[in-house]
Amino acid sequence: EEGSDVPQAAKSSWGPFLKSIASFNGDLASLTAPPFILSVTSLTEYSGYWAEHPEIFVAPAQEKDPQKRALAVLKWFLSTLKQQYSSRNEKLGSEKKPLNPFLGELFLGTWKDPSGVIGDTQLISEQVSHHPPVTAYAIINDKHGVKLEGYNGQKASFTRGTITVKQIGHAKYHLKEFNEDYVITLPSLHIEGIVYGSPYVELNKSSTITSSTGYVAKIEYSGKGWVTGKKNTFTATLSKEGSKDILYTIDGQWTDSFIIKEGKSKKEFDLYNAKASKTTPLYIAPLEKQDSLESRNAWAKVQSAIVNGDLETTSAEKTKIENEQRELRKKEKEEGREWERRYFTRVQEDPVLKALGDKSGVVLEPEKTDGIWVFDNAKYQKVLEKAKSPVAEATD
Ligand code: CLR
Repeated sequence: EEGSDVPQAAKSSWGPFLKSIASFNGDLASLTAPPFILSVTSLTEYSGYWAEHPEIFVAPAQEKDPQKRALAVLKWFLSTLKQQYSSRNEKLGSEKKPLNPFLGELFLGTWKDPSGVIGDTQLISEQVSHHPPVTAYAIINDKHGVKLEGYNGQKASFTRGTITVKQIGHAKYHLKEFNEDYVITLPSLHIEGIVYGSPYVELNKSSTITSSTGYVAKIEYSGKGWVTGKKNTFTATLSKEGSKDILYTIDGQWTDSFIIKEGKSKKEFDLYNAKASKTTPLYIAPLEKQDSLESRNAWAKVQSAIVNGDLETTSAEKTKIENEQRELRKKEKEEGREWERRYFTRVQEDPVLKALGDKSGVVLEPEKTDGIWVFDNAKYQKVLEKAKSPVAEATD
């Protein structure tokens, strides 16, 4: 099987693993995967996939025409799919099991732009719930007034020989200058290649982007489709809410290239080549400058043990983190309080979703995500102030 470079010895543990997933409970974190399929990357890092092309992320802000702006948002969304769902596969040869973040875990970074044309783009990712696992994030480009925020958890099931993963959550893309919001639903997915020991992701069904300006994008995923016979295939359309007229159609593969055509004339309008499009590396502070809650700092020992293939240390260091967490939860319980999220706040109602009503297609399931989460700008400003203050520096 293509891409399967798993050593024979390691693979001997795959059979028993396959048997164990047939009966698992839907919580991906509880899967005990064989060592060769363990990733050193925590799920809090996955939030970064939303903006690895900062120039495409901010492009809608420069578009004066609302229809073209909605198209630019759709194009940006489509450009993120390759990073979100196939980059690990490309880098590591297969999908791997990410580290399960602890409550309060942070992943912070910046896509820097020395040219100043794009401006810096900040990534804030925080684990807002551990059980069930839920990651919230905000991605902010001040120069262009672009902000993405959202949160998500996963619910998995084992069906027809494969793992199907439903994403619970949504994303919201905001343009300050136009005071516009785009609500994005997250596609469900399934994992292929499991029997061969080289799992990879294929997307299912469809997802949508609903704008406060009345534009609606629908993206249909067909996998190794009956249309092209190629994997990672999709068709997307952009139209005005309530109208049957299709303004643009986009066809192609999210891992390869796609063509944007005008609705009526079918004239080619734009083209995107995901393979040729370079990503911008995310700048992350050196370990010694990181907060103790920052992902790579907190998991450093586990990560190096995994890299060294040292199973004993991997499990010992994981246990240390788990025990610390258990102690914290116990103390909170005794004191009748809960862990204070650094950047996010639980709300009863999301104003952006409320404004769009039922149109967005988002079904909130607060009981599955430990609440409805929004980025808390006041908390963020407090963190920024503290970082600036010389007093904080002297006592830190
Ligand atoms: C997390 C949120 C991101 C998009 C995304 C991409 C791939 C998904 C991941 C999410 C969640 C975890 C995931 C992963 C693919 C495989 C992995 C479902 C939704 C599971 C846990 C790996 C299982 C591995 C076994 C086969 C061993 O924005």
